[in-house]
Amino acid sequence: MRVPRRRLRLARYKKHRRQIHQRFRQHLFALDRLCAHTSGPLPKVVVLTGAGISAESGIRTFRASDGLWEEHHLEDVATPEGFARDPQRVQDFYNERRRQLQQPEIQPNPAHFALAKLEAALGENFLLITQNIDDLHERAGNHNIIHMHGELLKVRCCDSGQVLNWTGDLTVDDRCYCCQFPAALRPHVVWFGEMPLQMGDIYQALSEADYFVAIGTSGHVYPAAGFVQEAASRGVKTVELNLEPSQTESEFNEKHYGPASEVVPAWVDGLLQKIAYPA
Ligand code: BJW
Repeated sequence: MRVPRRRLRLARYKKHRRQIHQRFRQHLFALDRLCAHTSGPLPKVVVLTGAGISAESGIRTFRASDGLWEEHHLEDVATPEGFARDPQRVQDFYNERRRQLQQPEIQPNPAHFALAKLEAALGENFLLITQNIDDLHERAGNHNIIHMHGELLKVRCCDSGQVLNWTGDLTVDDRCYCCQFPAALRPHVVWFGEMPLQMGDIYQALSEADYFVAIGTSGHVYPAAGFVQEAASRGVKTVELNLEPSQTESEFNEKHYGPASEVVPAWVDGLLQKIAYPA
């Protein structure tokens, strides 16, 4: 029997109550500190996250030796051609990941919470672009998010493009009834050869940013891998936070290597210090 999502969320809240309240106090503290000390305008920060930020939450990355592409051919499960050939195989791939995402042990980690704290402090000057299709940033408390490669807990009508929330398994027999004729549904994700979402908003934000920070992404997949060059060409300060140097490591001005749960909170605290107490 399936446990209702609301009950799962309540159980999670009860289990992690102290941690959640502590994070909330941290947000308020970050805001207070900034309000009290900041005299100049707040910097505009654009953050790009990849699979590495969710690795310590128990979600597999793609290109590691134990990554998803070791077990699945990306041509089969992450291309429109693969979906046309064998939709059931693709649905199975995403159904399994959708189920896993909703397991109680999958929770945001300190790196996700640090970005929520940064957004709480910077407000509209903060934009989070994520390549991840999980919802861990939302659960940590971020709001200003672009999911450029889509979202696992949503599906899309193959005819109209209408997007629906979806927490259960998706089958090849499920239909969307938004149009005159029932239509097939597909995962709301961006596959190779498809245009990532909200690219206009992303390039606009990159052109206006003071900082561009890439976290836990290998730099293999475009257009996301090209954002650092785009930002650098406009004089934006660029920062890489990763377990190890990415493909595009040489493009970044500042780099910190280690697990996201350590390097991200440290970098965020350093930035908040710099804003609150400028040299
Ligand atoms: C940690 C950590 C810890 C681990 N702490 N860090 C030739 C040249 C240039 C471009 C192309 C080309 N041929 C084709 C293209 C374009 C193509 C592309 O880039 N291909 C490359 C493979 C070459 N791109 C596209 O097709 C994109 N669309 C596009 O370009 O549109 C324009 C266009 C349209 C039409 C026609 C022509 C052009 C779409 C890309 C879609 C990507 N989709 C996927 C799957 C869907 C979502 C899903 O199923 O989840 O998105 S692929 C997969 O890769 C997923 C990810 O979002 C994406 C990026 O992966 P990511 O996040 O970087 O993960 P990993 O595993 O690679 O790296 C993990 C990192 O974490 C590592 O660096 C670790 O060190 C680190 N890490 N543990 C900190 N604890």
